[in-house]
Amino acid sequence: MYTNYLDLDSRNGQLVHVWPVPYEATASFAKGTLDGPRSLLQASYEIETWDQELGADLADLAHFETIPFFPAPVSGPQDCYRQLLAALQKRLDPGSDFLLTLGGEHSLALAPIEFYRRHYPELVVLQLDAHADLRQEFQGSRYSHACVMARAREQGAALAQVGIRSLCREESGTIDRDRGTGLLTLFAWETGSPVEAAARVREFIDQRPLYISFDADVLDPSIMPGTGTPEPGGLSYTWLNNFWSGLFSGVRLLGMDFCETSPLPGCGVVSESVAVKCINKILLTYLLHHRLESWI
Ligand SMILES: [Mn+2]
Repeated sequence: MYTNYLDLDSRNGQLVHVWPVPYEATASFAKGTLDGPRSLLQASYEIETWDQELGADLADLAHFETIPFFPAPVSGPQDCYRQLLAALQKRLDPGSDFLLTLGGEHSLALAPIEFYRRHYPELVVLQLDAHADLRQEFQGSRYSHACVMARAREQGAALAQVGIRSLCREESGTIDRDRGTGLLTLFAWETGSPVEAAARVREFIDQRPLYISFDADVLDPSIMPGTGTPEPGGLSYTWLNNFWSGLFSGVRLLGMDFCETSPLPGCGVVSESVAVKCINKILLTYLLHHRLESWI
């Protein structure tokens, strides 16, 4: 049984609280993300913490404490949101604690977002996703995975979206109407170079604190086949790595989630390995920037 993220003996640098949330209730297409957190913990044991590209070791800059799996209620996504938020408030301090939430379906991201937003009303959410998740309601619920960013915005978060390529007419209208007023949407076909995209998002963030909500399906299904609603035309791993390198200068990252990984029995361990590589790259790139800036 894998109970920790990574398998480090050291306790260096930033403490990252890891909360696995095996929740899957509103997933509307292929199922399997219930097993996402376990598969990510398992894959994390197999991934090198040394990053040759960045010339640094995640084990020198961070250590991880994994909270026992969140016992998600079966009574629906709104209850899950309320209970997870209450549990976060009881266990962690949004002013000082860095939280990495492992999903599970994307609806669960609302709780950590709100957890930080109540402490930092200026919070900016950076959503990496194939889907806009801006529906007012989906299949009878306002707390479905398809509505998560509509709720986050309603509660006051500013939202930058990157890699979006699947949305309904209603969501398209919302983006047209709200562009420039607390909403930045970079569709997958207009992201351009990672350096340009990072500059646009960086400008949007300005001085505000950042939270990252990463839906696995933002990646191209050729490298992330294990996800509930795959969409062609996604971002590459290399594009994202260069994006992070351009993003974090002067930015304070509070926490992040990684959702919607569904381990696929026929695909080996591709999806969960790619997921862990993405998480580790974000953390290491950020912590390197952060360390550099705190020296100045
Ligand atoms: Mn999605």
